Amino acid sequence: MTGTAGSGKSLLTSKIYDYYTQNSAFAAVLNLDPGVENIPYTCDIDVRDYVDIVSIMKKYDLGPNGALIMTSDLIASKIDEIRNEVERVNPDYLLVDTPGQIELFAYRSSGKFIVENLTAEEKMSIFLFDGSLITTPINFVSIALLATSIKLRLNLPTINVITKTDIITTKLKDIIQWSSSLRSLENAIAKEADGETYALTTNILRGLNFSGFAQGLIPISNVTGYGMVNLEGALSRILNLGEEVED
Ligand SMILES: Nc1nc2c(ncn2[C@@H]2O[C@H](COP(=O)(O)OP(=O)(O)O)[C@@H](O)[C@H]2O)c(=O)[nH]1
Ligand SMILES: [Mg+2]
Repeated sequence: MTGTAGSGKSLLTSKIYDYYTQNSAFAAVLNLDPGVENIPYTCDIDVRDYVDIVSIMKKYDLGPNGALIMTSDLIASKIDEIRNEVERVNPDYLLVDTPGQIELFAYRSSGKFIVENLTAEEKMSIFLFDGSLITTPINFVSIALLATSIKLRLNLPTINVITKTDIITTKLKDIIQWSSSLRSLENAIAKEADGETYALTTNILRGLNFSGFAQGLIPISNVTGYGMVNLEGALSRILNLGEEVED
């Protein structure tokens, strides 16, 4: 799971875990967030067993951000042990919940190293657009740019979802409208911005190949379960090459 802090990565992890478990597939969860306090699932493998952020803060006199940076590099150094644990559990699906602060995972070499070395099996990323953040067309494009940047960094096939659709009911209509065609998004941007901002935003859009990208956006709610069926279908098309999970 990738996405901005608070976009719903941990909650979605628990929902996908429940889905696989209910369909008799063997799923397990790896928590890669060393700073998380409460997680909405039971961890099979937990980096907090390997690194202790509070003692790192004390030992090296670091604030939370410095300690998080240090722990992400420390986690990479424990990759053999983590991989052994994954192999011991040996699930059909390993769900990997990444740190709240995605830049720690996506842009430091340790994150890419973990992606590459965790397992040789097929991998993919689910990028979460936080529904409560994409309230304007410019924010929408900004987060699409982040999604693209993270895809570029991790080099994984990616499914893009919009979370929290349960709390953005009216705005969701706008978002669906913006993503329906490049022209409609450009029109929405023109209403909000002009001059340099308009030129920059529309140039980014063209560079992102936005139309192809937007077609695959899946609106979901981790709270009501809305759209989960579509997400599960997209997951199985990529991971099982169209096979449904066994029941
Ligand atoms: N209403 C609503 N809240 C959500 C949804 N997904 C996550 N949340 C809430 O958003 C907050 C952040 O979610 P979390 O899973 O911890 O985000 P993370 O930082 O990306 O792991 C929590 O309070 C969740 O309960 C959703 O689809 N709808
Ligand atoms: Mg989280």
